[in-house]
Amino acid sequence: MTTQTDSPVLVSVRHHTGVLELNRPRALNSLNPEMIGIITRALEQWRDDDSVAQVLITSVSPKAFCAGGDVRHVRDGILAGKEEEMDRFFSDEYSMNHMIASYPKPYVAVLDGIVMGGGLGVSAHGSHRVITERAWASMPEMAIGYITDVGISYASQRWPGSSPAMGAFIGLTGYRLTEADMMEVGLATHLIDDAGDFIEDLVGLGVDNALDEHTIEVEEDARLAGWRDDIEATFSHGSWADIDAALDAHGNQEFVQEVRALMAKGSPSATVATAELYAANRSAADLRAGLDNEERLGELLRRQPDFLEGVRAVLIDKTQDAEFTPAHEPAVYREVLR
Ligand code: QUE
Repeated sequence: MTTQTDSPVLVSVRHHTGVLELNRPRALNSLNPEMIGIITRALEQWRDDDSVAQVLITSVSPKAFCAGGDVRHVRDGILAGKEEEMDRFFSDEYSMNHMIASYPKPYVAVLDGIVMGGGLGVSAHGSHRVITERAWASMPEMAIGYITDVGISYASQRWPGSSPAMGAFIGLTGYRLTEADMMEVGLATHLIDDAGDFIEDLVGLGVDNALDEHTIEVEEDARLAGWRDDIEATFSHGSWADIDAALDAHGNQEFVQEVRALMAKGSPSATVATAELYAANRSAADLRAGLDNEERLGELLRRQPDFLEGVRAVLIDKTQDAEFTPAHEPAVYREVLR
């Protein structure tokens, strides 16, 4: 199976590796319905194909692995009255996220640049999250009036170096994780010297040998390591009102100011909704239950004005001047969460 070079995801089998290359560099590889379909079909086919021993997902361009979901397309769809079609797009994306998490073969994501939102959904659920020193990650959805989704509101509470408070911090602030931060919280499993050389050895020698060859030590300090106590003291509270009050009462002013600055342009309603989502997914039975919460809450948020306004301000006009509505009460969100 090999796709044409103008396909937004290039699909090939090299030796015994199923290779997915995100190929929409002008949109920073943001995921549209066609791309979700291509990835899903390839994974379904390779699952039962004994000649494929492992899967690799990477990007044709080093700058960006993937900037998220194609939310411009979603905004256009909603404005055209196609809400249900957009709901199906997210539902299909979340099913793909789940398939990756339960994939029976090594699923190796090589991250060598920007990873945001939906980009984490096609990488962070894999068995091997391999990064270079050029990688950075963020969940920036508060800025567009949306929620932390693609399974990250569930998984980020459970990575080996993370916690419910750390996950909520990442989702609510949109903090940009450096490669050291990604290793610190366990979002990444390995740091390597060079993406291209690693991929050649991955295909030629298999994932374990390639990792033996290319893994390097983290050199920088992780800021998130220094903030652990501050994050636990403030973001472990369930509702946004409680987190907000804990921030006001917190002694480390430098930390509080950083958090307030990171959150200044977020949608108040999305912030309230996402705090509720994290609280619900703290005790969700499994990733599928966590994704189901995201799916129901996402359907609600996409029908509120902040989503259209946020995408306009951040991605269409790029004026960063979103005028968000006042925050809703958490009860409207709790109603759709289990
Ligand atoms: C929040 C988001 C997204 C975002 C910015 C946010 C997102 C997304 C993109 C994006 C960026 C560059 C592109 C593009 C999309 O930015 O989901 O097509 O060229 O896809 O603050 O959720």
